[in-house]
Amino acid sequence: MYPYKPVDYFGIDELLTEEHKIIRSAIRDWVSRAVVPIIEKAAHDHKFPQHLLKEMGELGAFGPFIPEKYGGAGLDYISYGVIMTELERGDSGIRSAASVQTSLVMFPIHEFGSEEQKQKYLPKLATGEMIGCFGLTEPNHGSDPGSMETKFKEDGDFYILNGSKMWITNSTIADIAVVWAKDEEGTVRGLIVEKGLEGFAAPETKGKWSLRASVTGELVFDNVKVPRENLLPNVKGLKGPLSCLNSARYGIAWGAIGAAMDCYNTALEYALERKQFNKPIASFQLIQKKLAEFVTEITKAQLLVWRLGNLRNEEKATPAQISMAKRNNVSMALQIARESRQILGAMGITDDFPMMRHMMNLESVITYEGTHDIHLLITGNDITGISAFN
Ligand code: TGC
Ligand code: FAD
Repeated sequence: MYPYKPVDYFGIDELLTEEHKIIRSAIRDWVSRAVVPIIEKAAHDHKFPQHLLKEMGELGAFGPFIPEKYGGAGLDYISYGVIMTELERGDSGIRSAASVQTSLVMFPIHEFGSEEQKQKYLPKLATGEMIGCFGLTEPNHGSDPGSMETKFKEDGDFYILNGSKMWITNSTIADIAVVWAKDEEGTVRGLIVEKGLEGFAAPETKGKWSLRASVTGELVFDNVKVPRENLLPNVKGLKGPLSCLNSARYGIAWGAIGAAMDCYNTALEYALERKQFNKPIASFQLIQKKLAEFVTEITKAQLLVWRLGNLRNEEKATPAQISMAKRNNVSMALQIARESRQILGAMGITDDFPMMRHMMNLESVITYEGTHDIHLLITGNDITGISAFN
C-alpha cells in the first residue's frame, strides 16, 4: 500500500475554507488509521465493521448539516461533501453507512418530522448511539417507487403496516427504519418504525460480491402496529422520499471521487515503481494516457461537485443537477477503478491493492440511489420537458 496522495490538479483547495480543511484532515486521518487497515478483511469476511459507527458519530460524520440543537454540527454542504469523499476513499460501504444515517434518516426526520420526533431521534442518531435505515425499494418496485405496495391503515392509536422492502442498507443493525408506505388513500407517507415491534423482521441479504463490508437486508412488515405519533407529519407524496434521495445522491457525487483518487494514486505509484523492458511502466505512452485521463476526469468531477455544493448551500441545486453529478462521478470512478486495475497487471486482482474492492463496490453505487440510466432519463426529462417514465 502506498501513502495516500489526493489529487488537487486545479488548486481546488484554495476554494475551501480553513474549516473544510480541518474537517477533511480529521476524517482522512481516521480513515487511514481505522478503516484502511481492516477493510480488506471485512470485505473478505462479508462483515460490516460495526464498531466504526460510534467512532463516526464522535467524528461528526453523521448529520454534519443538521443544526447543533439537534446534535448535528450545523455545517454547510461542502463540509458534508468533503466528509463523503474521505469516507469513500476508505470504502463505499463506510460512506454508505454515513449517507444513510445522514441523508436518508436524519434528513427526513429533520425536514418532515414533528418537534418531538426531532428531539427523540436526532441527537442519538448524530452520536451513532442509534442507527437508522431507509426503506423505499421493494421486491417488485425499484426504479419505480411510486408503484410501491407497502401500505398502512388506521386502527385507533396505531397504524397497521403491511408489506416488504428489499436491498436496505443497515437493515439488520438499525434501531429505527424510516419506511415509505401508502395510506388508505394511496398517498405515500413516511413512518418511523422501531426495532422490536411484533411482526417486524429484518433478515440479511447474503452472497453479495459488492459492498461486502456493508450490511444489506430486507424489512418485512406483517400487521405491525406503529404508534400514530411515528408518522412523519410534514410531507405527503413521493417528493418526501425523493427529497431525501437528493441529499444522498449529492453526497455520493462527492464520495465517488474518494474511491477514484485511491485507485489513481495507487496506479500512479505502482507505475512509477514497476519496471518492464528495463523501464518504469509509467514511461509507456499507453500507461501515461490512462493516468492523464484519470487525473483529468477526477478534476472535472471535483469542479462539478464544488459548484453543486455552492448551489446546494444557496438552496438552488436542482434535483436534475444532482442526478447529473451522481451519474457522472460514479461512472467516472467505476471506469478509473477498472482501468487502474489493469495498470497493476496481475497484482491488481489481489487484496494487496484496493482496486478490485472499489470496482465491485461501485457496481452497487452505480445502481443504488437511482441507476445510471434512470439519472440519464432524469436529465432527458429536464432538458426536453418530456418524461420517459410515464
Ligand atoms: P414523478 O412523477 O417524476 O414525481 C413524483 C413526485 O415527486 C416529485 N419529485 C421530486 N421531488 C424531490 N426531489 C426529486 N428528485 C424529485 N423527483 C420527482 C415530483 O415533483 C412529483 O411531485 P408531486 O408533488 O407533483 O407529486 O415520479 P415518477 O413516478 O415518474 O418516478 C420518477 C422517479 C424520479 C421516481 C425515478 O426517476 C427515480 O428517481 N427512480 C429511482 C429510485 C431510487 O433512486 N431509489 C433509491 C432507493 S434508496 C437507495 O438506493 C439507498 S442506497 C443507500 C446507500 O447505501 O448509500
Ligand atoms: P430495476 O428498477 O428493476 O431496474 C433494472 C434495470 O432496468 C436497470 O438497469 C434500470 O436502469 C432499468 N430500467 C428501469 N426502468 C427503466 C426505464 N424506465 N427506462 C430504462 N431503463 C429502465 N433501496 C432502499 O430503499 N434503501 C436502501 O438503503 C438501499 N440500499 C441498497 C444497497 C445496495 C447494496 C443495493 C444494490 C441497492 C440498494 N437499494 C436501496 C436499492 C436500490 O435503490 C435499487 O436497487 C435501485 O433503485 C434499482 O432498482 P432495482 O434494483 O429494482 O432495478
